[in-house]
Amino acid sequence: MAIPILVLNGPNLNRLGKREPGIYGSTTLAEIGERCTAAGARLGLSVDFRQSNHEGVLVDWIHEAADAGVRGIALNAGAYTHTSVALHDAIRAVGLPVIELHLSNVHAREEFRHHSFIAPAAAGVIAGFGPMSYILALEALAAMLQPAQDS
Ligand code: DHK
Repeated sequence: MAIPILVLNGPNLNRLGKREPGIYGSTTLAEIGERCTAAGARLGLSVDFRQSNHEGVLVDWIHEAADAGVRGIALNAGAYTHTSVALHDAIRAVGLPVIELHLSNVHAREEFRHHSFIAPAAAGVIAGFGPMSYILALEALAAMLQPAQDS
C-alpha cells in the first residue's frame, strides 16, 4: 500500500515557468507535480500535490492532511517560509514529519530569505536543486516513513 503524503506549495509558485526563470527555472508547477507523482509511485508514496497563495488555506490543508491520515509533508512555503509563525505552529500542531524545500538556494540570495520559520519545526531542509529539490524531499520522506528493513 502506498503511503499518503502531501506536497504543499505556497504563494507565487503557480507562476513557475514564467516567474523569474533565471532564479526559478522554466519548469511549470504542473510539470513538477507530474514528476512528484511519478517519483512517488517509484518510492511507494501516494502524492497529493497542492498550491495556494493564501496562508490560512495552507494551514487548513496541513490540519486536514493530519486528520485524513497523511503521513508526511513536503513543503515549499514560498515567501511564507520567511514570515509565517502560523505555518510553524500548524506543523507543530499536527506533529507530522515535514521536509522544507526550495527550488533556489535561499542562503545564496537576499538576507531576508536566510531566516525560516519552518525550519525549526521541520525534519530537514532541501534548497537549491531546482525541481529536483521536490524529488529529494520525497526521497527523504520515503526513507523516514519506510525505514530500511536490514537490521
Ligand atoms: C520560493 C519563493 O517563492 C521564495 O519566496 C523563497 C522559494 C524561495 C524557492 O526557492 O522555491 O524565498
